[in-house]
Amino acid sequence: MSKIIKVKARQVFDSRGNPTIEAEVFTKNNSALAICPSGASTGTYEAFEKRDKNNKRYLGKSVLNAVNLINTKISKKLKGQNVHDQERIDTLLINLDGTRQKIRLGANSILAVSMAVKKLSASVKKLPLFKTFLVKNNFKLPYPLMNIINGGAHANNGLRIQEFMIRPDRAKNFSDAMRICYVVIKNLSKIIKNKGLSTSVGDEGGFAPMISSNNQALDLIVSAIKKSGFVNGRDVSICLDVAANELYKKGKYSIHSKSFISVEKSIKEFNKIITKYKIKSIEDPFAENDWISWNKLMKNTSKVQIVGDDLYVTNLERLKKGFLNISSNAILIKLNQIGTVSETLEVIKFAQIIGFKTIISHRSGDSEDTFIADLAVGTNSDQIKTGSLARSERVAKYNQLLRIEEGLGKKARMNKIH
Ligand code: 2PG
Ligand code: MG
Repeated sequence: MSKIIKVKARQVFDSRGNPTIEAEVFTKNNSALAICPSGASTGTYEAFEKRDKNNKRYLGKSVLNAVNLINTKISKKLKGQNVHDQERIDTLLINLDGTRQKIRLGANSILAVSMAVKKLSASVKKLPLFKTFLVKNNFKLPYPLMNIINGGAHANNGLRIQEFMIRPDRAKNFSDAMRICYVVIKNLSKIIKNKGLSTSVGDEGGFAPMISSNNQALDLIVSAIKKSGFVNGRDVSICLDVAANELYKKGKYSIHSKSFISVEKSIKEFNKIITKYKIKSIEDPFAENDWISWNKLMKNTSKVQIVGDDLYVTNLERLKKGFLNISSNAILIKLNQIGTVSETLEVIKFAQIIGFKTIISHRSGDSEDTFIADLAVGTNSDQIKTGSLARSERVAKYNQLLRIEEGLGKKARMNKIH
């Protein structure tokens, strides 16, 4: 038993420069820090992110009230608790808030504390963080879903689809995965430059050239894969996050161009690009309440990973509904969508039992905190989505995975992709 003596929080900044919460938890001889990330294309059913909403301070975005709640109410509640009893601590936090979407304390205050407790417990036990989650041995490294072209709410280029990613399906190990992605990204940069387009990057580090057609972006990626000496759909696969919540109006979608078309037509267009560009994974192809369309897509595509992000918001009840409805075959996991480490682990466990692929994910507003890298390995999650090889908050997660792989030495294995 190691008792928490206090919890202290402060306002720091995320990768978009917006205020966010850092929590620090203390035992007598140790302490640990964690920073909460923040999304831009958020789902309606996500846990609540508490901001001050005072337009005279930080344009309404400061989190000083949430910080204050940690320093007072939460610190008082956790004082004397055993830092190794994560579930008990998370339950105390959930009950202290007392609302479904964590509206009173804010999921951002609760999560920052929950993650810091987890890190502190690992450090008191002198264990690497990844060894303190679900898996106890035979750790597997995730395949990176590397975001190389940004669109949608993460850039201002007019691209309909939010994220164009590559996955190095034939990588032998994690460092090999990084090498493959590196080469494709550098070649993509050259191709974009040669076309007279900008190689500036979006929120998640992927390029954000001023192009507005999905096919144009996909053609650029196919050329980069080829130029790198890889075969698209075999060595490297293209994966997408449509973030369709943002492209939905009255039963119709503007995924494939600016005009809104029916679900049937959208599915036809999906199938066209799946075949033409050998796309292997599509996240949020439809909106968060449009369960029927998700199921239609599942029936009309084969061998494609269909990933629920805004659909599930890392929420067990919604995942169960999606499983019964046959809405997808994979789930994106974001800690701050649900708000505690314990609830996140519960969702991962259930997803793995029902045979869903689990993909651990960053947020578009992220930080130097590398918690999710350890979480991916510690849950043997199939994939990790954490941006491009640009912007230190993204690269930090990849670097942590390289350290973990090195630490595991000969025991390190990659997860199975197929
Ligand atoms: C997503 C995420 C992360 P955001 O939609 O999957 O890439 O974006 O954090 O803006 O919700
Ligand atoms: Mg998403």
